[in-house]
Amino acid sequence: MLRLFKTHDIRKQIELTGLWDFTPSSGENAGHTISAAVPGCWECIPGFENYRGMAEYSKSFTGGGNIRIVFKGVSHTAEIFFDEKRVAGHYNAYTPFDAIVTSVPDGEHTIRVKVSNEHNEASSLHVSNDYYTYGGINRPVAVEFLQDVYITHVHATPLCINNEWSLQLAIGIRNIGKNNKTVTAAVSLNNTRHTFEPETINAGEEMIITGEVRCPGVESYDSYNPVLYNLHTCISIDKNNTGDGSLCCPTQGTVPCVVFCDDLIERIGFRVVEVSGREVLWNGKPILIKGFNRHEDHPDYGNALPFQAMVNDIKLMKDMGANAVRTSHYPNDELFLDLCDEFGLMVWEENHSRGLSEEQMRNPNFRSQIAECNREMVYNHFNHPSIFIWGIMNECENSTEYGRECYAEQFKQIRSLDSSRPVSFASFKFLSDICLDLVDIVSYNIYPRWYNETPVAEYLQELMDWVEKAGGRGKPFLITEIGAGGIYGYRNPGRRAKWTEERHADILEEQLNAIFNNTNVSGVFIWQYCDIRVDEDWAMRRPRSMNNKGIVDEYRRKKLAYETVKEIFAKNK
Ligand code: ADA
Repeated sequence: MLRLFKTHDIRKQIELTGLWDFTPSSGENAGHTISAAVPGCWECIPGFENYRGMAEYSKSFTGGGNIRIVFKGVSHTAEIFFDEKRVAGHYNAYTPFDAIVTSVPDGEHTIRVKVSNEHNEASSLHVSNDYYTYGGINRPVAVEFLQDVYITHVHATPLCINNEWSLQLAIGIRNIGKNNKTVTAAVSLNNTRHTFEPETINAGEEMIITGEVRCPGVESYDSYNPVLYNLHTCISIDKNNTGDGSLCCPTQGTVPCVVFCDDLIERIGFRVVEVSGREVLWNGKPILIKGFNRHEDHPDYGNALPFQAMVNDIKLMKDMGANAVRTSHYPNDELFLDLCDEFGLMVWEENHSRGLSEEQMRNPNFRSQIAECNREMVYNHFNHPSIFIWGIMNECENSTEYGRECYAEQFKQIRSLDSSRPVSFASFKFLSDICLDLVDIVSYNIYPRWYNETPVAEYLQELMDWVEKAGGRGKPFLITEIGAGGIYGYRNPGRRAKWTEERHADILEEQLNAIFNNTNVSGVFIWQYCDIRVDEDWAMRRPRSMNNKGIVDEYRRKKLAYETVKEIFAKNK
């Protein structure tokens, strides 16, 4: 399943979920082909639990014409071959990409994907870290059959003026044929239809049609009432006479009309997120964020969580009273974002990077790899109403001139791609951060009572006083991480021993109460939702080779802190 809703009525799309041929390149099974699940991680194949290296996946399908192969995620470096010809390359496990092959003869064709999860100099974001870099085709793959002119994307920004909703639209259309074409785009939503003026699109080019469309009678979207609407965009070409698609746009009902050659359905919600003084406003009302940091991780599935596991995660977070989730530390699977849209869970989505030093940020590939990650994240996830903050570079170097240059460059990029959401980053530099003036929301990861013994309320106040003088004056302030370690089943009624469930619960209690008692804090994301596997080099700092700060363990078994969090979240509205 690619999404929670159908994205095309006209464009033909087939999913390549299933068994693919899998051939590792090194180790005792080198060159030996077995079958493997896609989506899936090779660490979940018996015998490959610790495989780090390269492998090939391949799969055949039948079809012809203009073919678009969509990868929702390959972990972490991919080279794509279509009938043995290289057609695309991609870096970064957590963002989608595609490959287009034109005028393919009808018949059977093979997609071959070379995948690597190696940590090497070429990889600036996937480095040995406090979470595990898995290998494999970790998210769904689909094949789409395109006409010569197709819709690349539709970005919809909700606007509310005098209590009336409208959408600012940007519709991307690309011509992969050999002739110039005249294109007409039409959008429909909630029984309202709008047709744009025809435009000429030259062979080989992409154009963006923009415009504002009124949406009378729609309901607004928020956590309590997450109302979603399908926005259906269709295009016809050359005065409606050359498309090979369906006979009429399905959203126009049974009325015979133009011949549409392509369509794209996006799902949207009507909400505006703003920052005003110290508050984050959702449709004009201040929000209190009660959230979790969540890694895509599970012992049985690696970072390729199946749908039901995602649903369960959301249900457990909501059961504890959460209204938000932070996709630490990378863009998430779109299915998960679709679920957040449906469940009304507000999302801080962040780019991929954790704890990079200046030296690591000076890797020659860093700036281009992270820029591409930002672009793909915003481009692909633009329409999710649940996403309310774009975050970048968790705990990277932000106390040096070079670090500041990187933060400034990325905020500029993200704001140019989407000016409708506030931006932030999770800092950990108390007394030395020089980037707080760059953000809309100041956010800090703090661990008083875990990594230091300062009472939490005191630590928090000192930090907030310093933030006021360090560029963050008057801005909303969020705690993006707070937590402690607790090993499931390790109990000690004395409640003092670190790593016990009791101490874990007690520390969280003090931390959360201090945060909610401070009226200048806009909310918290607890570190973290569940225990996760970490990379080999981290094992000495992490018992069981896991980051054990989850409120549930890796199998989602509740620790004592579960009830503590639930109680405190319930008290604070
Ligand atoms: C950091 C970091 C997390 C995790 C956490 C911890 O703040 O952002 O990824 O490593 O600390 O458990 O110490």
